[in-house]
Amino acid sequence: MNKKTILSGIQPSGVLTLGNYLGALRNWVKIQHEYDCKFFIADLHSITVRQDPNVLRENTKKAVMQYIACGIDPHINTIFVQSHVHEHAELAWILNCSTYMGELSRMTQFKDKSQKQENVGVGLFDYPVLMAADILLYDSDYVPVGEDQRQHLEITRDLARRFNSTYKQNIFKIPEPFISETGARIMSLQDPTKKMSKSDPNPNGYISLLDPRDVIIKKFKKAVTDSENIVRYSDEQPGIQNLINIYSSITGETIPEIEKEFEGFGYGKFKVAVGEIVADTLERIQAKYNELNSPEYDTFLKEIYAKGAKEAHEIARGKLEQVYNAVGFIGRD
Ligand code: ATP
Ligand code: LTN
Repeated sequence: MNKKTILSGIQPSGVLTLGNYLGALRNWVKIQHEYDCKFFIADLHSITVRQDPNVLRENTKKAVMQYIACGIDPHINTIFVQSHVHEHAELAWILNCSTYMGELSRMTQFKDKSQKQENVGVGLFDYPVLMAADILLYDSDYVPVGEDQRQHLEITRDLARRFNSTYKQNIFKIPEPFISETGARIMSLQDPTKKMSKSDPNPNGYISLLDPRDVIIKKFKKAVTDSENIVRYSDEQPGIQNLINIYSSITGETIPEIEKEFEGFGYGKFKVAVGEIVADTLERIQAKYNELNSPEYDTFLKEIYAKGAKEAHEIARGKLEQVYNAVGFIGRD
């Protein structure tokens, strides 16, 4: 039986965070045996915000190691670096020509990120179109992402339908979002109204997958909460709500169970308990990461993303050829 195709990516815009793990990576690990999975490092996307070239190189390699350390099996999945498959940028151009300025202006991520910059690059505006190209190149059935990416998937579906109808051919498959209920939206520890993000200039806002235990506990102790001091799940207490979500997402306990467990304990104890459980989870990932992060694994890692790029390219070039044909480009021979 043919497996359905899954595709997803994470930007190497920093070291991956607990939000990336609970919202994306952990779900990839769960489904990797059931589907034909392609997981990539979205380096083209990451330069929509200024990156230091040396740091970007490091973060890209680290991301490959973090994927594997989190449990992505490189032998059964295709792992690749986005810029190694040039069809992504090429398809993005074609899709650009049938994307409306108005629909991109409505994207929440664009509004958020452009506010943080003095000069807003066209790439940041165009981000969702490149993401649509990533997804549509591989006839992806499902795209496992966190809640923040739902809007980008909607536009991907619109662009696919529009292209198919303009050129009267069923070239693109319409993908479905695959958003798990738990962990889909982990908030910043310093501002619980904003999502946890690896490019937050304040490192206390996020937990990096590579933070040592004492740093993790310290960050949770410093987490911004209200002064109620009652562990209760309520929209009026977004800081505590976020910590309960994290705890629940890791332990699998329900919210009433957690409220009961920490009844009468106050925030101090609860924050340490969340910190401990996160540190326990990340300890296993870090052990595997440290093993991979040594020169003897260099060739192994390079082989993985070289093989991944080759596999991805084989599929992507076929799809791009269909697209070039449909729009009326002539072939070289
Ligand atoms: P940046 O800070 O550079 O924008 P990011 O940390 O927000 O990056 P992305 O690389 O844009 O992360 O996202 C990778 C994946 O992780 C996506 O599937 C996204 O939905 C998910 N994700 C990111 N942040 C969170 C979060 N706070 N909670 C849940 N899922 C998240
Ligand atoms: N925009 C995504 C990263 C990303 C992605 C993709 C995810 C780029 N291309 C294709 C799924 C499918 C993000 O997480 N910010």
